[in-house]
Amino acid sequence: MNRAVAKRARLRAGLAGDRAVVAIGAHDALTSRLAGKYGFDAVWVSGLAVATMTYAIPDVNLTTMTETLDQAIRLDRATDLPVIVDCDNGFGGLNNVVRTLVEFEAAGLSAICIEDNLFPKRNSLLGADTRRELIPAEEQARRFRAAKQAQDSDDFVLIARVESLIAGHGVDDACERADAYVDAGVDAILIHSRDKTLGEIEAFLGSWKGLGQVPLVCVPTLFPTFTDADLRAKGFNLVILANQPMRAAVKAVEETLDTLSRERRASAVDPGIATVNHLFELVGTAEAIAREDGTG
Ligand code: SPV
Ligand code: MG
Repeated sequence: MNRAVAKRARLRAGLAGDRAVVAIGAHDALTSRLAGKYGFDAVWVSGLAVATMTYAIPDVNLTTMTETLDQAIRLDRATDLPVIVDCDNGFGGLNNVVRTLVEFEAAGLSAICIEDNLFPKRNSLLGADTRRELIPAEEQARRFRAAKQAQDSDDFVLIARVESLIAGHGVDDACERADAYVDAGVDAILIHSRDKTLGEIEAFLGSWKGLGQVPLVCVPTLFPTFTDADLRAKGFNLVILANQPMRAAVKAVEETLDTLSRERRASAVDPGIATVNHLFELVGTAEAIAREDGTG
């Protein structure tokens, strides 16, 4: 079976399964490779990570479709897991959303997620005082319908992300948007929220008549104490741990730089860092050399 087809089949089977698919945010190819080793089901290419870790710029719609696609392809090559890509708001208007789906599908990715924040969007974890505007629901549904019509395969997954709760538009608006997007043919709904108690999401789950029609997705960054099993019991089929490896990396690098800048000798950080041999092992260096030398 072709690699992309196998990955998409795996994702679709997971979304239809009894337990939640857990996707882990990867900010580089090695993290994407490691995700499989630790039993995650999928890799999330976070827009926040592409902006922060690859370009050191804010997550405010500055990264382009091709920059995101390049990063997604790198992460996809490094893993056998399905890769789900955060495509922000589709990088522009209706034709940009269509092109985004066409390009990411053709490149072999498993899924994309597109949100209904108006360009230029701002990261959804920024505080409640952040000014936000949403694309009108009908227009966003039109974009999704056009994108799904342009899809080549049956198996590529389009996740529609509803930002009503983040933007303060409330549960009724979230339900209307979710209905409109499902009607437009999307494959899954991501309901995003900053409410730490999960109260807002519970209210959505209690009101949305369309519940159960398509898989449901969440990003529990701000309600992090709920396990994937807890979230599955509430109705979620895909749980995205969007940014923990990147935050771990940033903390480790900052601490290492701080120690080195004070101690001025490399050994000062040795106890807390990976060995060079470990790096060699992780990417199959011995195997590559043996292949080249004809000794493997
Ligand atoms: C991302 O990882 O870029 C996301 C999730 O979009 S969040 O940062 O929670 O908006
Ligand atoms: Mg994002």
